[in-house]
Amino acid sequence: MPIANLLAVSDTRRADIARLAEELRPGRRVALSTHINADGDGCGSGTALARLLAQRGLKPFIVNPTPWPAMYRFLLGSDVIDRSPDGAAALRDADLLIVHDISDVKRLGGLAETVRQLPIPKLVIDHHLPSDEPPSDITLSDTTACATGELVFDFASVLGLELTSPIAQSLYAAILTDTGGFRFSNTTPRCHAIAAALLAAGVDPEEMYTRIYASAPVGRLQLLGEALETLAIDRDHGITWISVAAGALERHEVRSEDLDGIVEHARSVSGTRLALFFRDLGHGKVKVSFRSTGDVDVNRFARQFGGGGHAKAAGALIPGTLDAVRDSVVAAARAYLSESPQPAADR
Ligand SMILES: [Mn+2]
Repeated sequence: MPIANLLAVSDTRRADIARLAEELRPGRRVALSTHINADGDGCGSGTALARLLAQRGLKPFIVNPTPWPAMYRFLLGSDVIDRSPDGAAALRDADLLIVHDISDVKRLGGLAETVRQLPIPKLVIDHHLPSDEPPSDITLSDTTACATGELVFDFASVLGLELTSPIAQSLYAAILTDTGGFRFSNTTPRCHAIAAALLAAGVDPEEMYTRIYASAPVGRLQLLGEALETLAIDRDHGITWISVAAGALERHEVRSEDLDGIVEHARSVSGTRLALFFRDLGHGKVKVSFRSTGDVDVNRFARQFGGGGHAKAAGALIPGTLDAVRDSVVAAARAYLSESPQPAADR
């Protein structure tokens, strides 16, 4: 496709955006919710949407199931209202709900039950694989989008909204982080074209790099050092895994977002087809992140444990002790990879 056409919006997405726009009438109070432990895409698509909806005359506010991450505080600015601390009560003040970067209502954690019962229109903007329990059937959803931020960019362009500097920063943060800094397989020509448009709208890439990847508390590196000590490898199957014990965050005085990206160190080991990251939450549950290289579908694998996500990045919350969960997931991974064909030697 010629580069000049990359920003064109497909007919399917246009139709979905038109359907969403019917509900987005000026004056309406809109709650915006993303998944527990919001990442760069959850935060950036949220703060971009809030500002775009305000431009359209709506009254948006954020209601997330877990606190806004400190590292993305700069995206909120002073104009986006975060009512997450009010929890379900804030949702009940809304005329309309937009759930973004989620395909499964359970990803709303402590807000899920309220959302299921909320008697207001619900819209979804998302790029995950479909789940058994979508939050709504009014969706702008496309798994070929590199990030939810790509769909929000299209939303702005189809509705003729202005890409102000804070909106462009938010969308850049969303796309930068969901593509692993433009390195993962979801990095498309279109994703780079959108990034170019965002730079043209005033985003400073070095400032974004510094804010997102070079503002770590020292505890994050100390925790990483401790986590890397647990690195284990099954070379025969191409499985590499890293674990973090309960209480490690408290000991190093860091937060859960400081664990983002640790699994990439496991994936970076040569010959790895499946990388696993185990985090003992300390209350009888272990959070497991799954990443793959090549043709291994980790969404399908994560579903064995009640989780899901994308083909190359997924997660699950599994009851049990760290040792028991690790043993059973690694055993299941060996069986799963044994039934998948070996990748080409140069992958
Ligand atoms: Mn995403």
